[in-house]
Amino acid sequence: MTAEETLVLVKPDGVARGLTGVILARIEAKGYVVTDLRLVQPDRDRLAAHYAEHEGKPFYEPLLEFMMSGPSVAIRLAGDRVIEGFRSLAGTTDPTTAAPGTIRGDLGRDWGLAVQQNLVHGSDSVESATRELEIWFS
Ligand code: IDP
Ligand code: MG
Repeated sequence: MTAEETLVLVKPDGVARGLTGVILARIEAKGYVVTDLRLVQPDRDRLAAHYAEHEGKPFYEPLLEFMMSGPSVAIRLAGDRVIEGFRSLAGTTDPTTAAPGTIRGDLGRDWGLAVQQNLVHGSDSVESATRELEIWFS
């Protein structure tokens, strides 16, 4: 059986703050395997596909603007239960209350903006991972 895969993004805030290496170190220390990695400046179409589930929500436009504000590092990550495991490493969506010990809890904060800049994205299911890996690595 092939190992499960997920899409991780180091979002523009993580890249701009120089935290890509720190985030990758946490992922590698956990034991997951990076099988592909690229720096991507996404256009609106790619982001609209990636975030289709959030269209119409109040933070949708600010989210797309934020994600277009600079490059992200897209990472293909492999390992048993990596989808669940990376989301656990990342912490919950709101960086203010994300648990200490997580990427968002240790490295993120609220900046008073319409969208939470929370450093990383991780796919939330096998279906999302398949769809999102196609969007970022095709
Ligand atoms: P996730 O990244 O933890 O899976 P999602 O609900 O999929 O969270 O939301 C996608 C992204 O949209 C979040 O990572 C965050 O940047 C932003 N976001 C989600 N919910 C809110 C909100 O209530 N206010 C502001 N930004 C939000
Ligand atoms: Mg999500």
